[in-house]
Amino acid sequence: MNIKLQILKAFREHPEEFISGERLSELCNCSRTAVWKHIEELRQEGYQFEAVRRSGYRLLSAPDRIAPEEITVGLETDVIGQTVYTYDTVVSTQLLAHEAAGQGAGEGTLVIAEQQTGGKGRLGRPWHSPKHAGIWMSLIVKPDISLPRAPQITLLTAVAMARTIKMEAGLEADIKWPNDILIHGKKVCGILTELNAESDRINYLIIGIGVNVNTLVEEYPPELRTIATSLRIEAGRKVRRASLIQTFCTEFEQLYREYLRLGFEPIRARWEAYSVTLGKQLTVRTLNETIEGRAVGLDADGILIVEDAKGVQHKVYSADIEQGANQ
Ligand code: BT5
Repeated sequence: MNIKLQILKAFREHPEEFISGERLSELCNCSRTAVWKHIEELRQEGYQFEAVRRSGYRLLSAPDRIAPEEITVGLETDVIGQTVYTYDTVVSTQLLAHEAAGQGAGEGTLVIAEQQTGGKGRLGRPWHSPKHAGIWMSLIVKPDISLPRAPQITLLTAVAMARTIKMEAGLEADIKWPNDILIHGKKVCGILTELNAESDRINYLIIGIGVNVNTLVEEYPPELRTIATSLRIEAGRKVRRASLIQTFCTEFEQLYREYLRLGFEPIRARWEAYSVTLGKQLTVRTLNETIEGRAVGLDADGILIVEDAKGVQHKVYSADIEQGANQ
C-alpha cells in the first residue's frame, strides 16, 4: 500500500481524532517530511485537514472523488471492489471492463469513470453520463453458473442497489423489471449485464451500473427530465458517491455469496418485495412479438411470467415493458 493510502487509512480508522506526524510516520514507515509532503498533496486533491501543534492532523473532509483510495480504504468486502480502475473521461466503462476481463482481471474488479461520452443502455440506447454527477461503473464477476441463469445476476444487482439507496440516501426505491430502479416512478439507476461465454459456460459477466447521484433537473437533456431523477433531487441533499459505491460493494457481495451458496430463491423473494411490476397490467415488447397481460410472478429461474386475457402464461426473458395499473 502506498504512503498516501496508508495515511488515509489511518484517518479512516480514527475518525475525528488528531494523529501526530510522528505516529503517522511510524504507521507508514516513512519520514515525517514524507508524511508532510503527502498531506500537502492530499490537500491539493481537495482533502481538508486541521493541523494543530503538538496534536497533529485531523481529517475534516474528503472530496467527492472517484479515486481508488476513496473506494478501497475502509471497504468491508473480501473481493468485490478490492481492485478498482478509475478514469476521468471514457467512452463506456463496459468496453474497458471487457478489455480488462479479457486480459485476466479478476472477480470483483470495478471500472469506474467520472464521465462517459458513449454510455450505453440496452439495445444500443444511449445512457446520459455527465461529469461528476453520477456513478458510471462496470463490475466484473465470474460466477460458476449456466448461461440461462445470467439474467438472475441483473435482478440480484437491482436488489443490492435498492438496499444501498435506502442506506445511503434514506430513500425507498422500486424495481421495475428487469433493470430499472425508480424513485417516485422516475429512473434513478439502470443496469446493463453483458456476458462472455463459451457453449453453455460463462467466462465472465460485466454488470454495468449507472446511478444518477447528484444530477440536477436542469442538467438533464429535455427528453429525460420527465422520466429521470437523481438521489439529490429526491433526497434534497448531495450524496457522497464513494461511500455509495462502498455500500453497494458490501451489499452486492453479501447477496452474491448467498446466491452462489443457496441459488436464486432467496434473491427472488427479496426482488419481489421491491418490485413494482408484479400484479401490473403490462404491454411487453420483445424482439418478435407484443404481449398484453398481467405480471403474475417470477419463475424459479427469475423469468417473468405474464398471463394474457385468455389465461395463457408467457415466459418473458428479455423485453421492454410498459406498466399500467394494479389489477
Ligand atoms: C439501462 O438501459 O438502463 C442500462 C444503463 C446502464 C448504464 C451503465 S453506466 C456504466 C456502464 N457503462 C455503460 O456504457 N453503460 C453502463 P435501458 O433500460 O436500455 O435504458 C436506456 C434508456 O434510459 C434511454 O433510452 C433513456 O430513455 C433513458 N436514460 C438515458 N440516460 C439516463 C439517465 N442518466 N437516467 C435515467 N434514464 C436515462
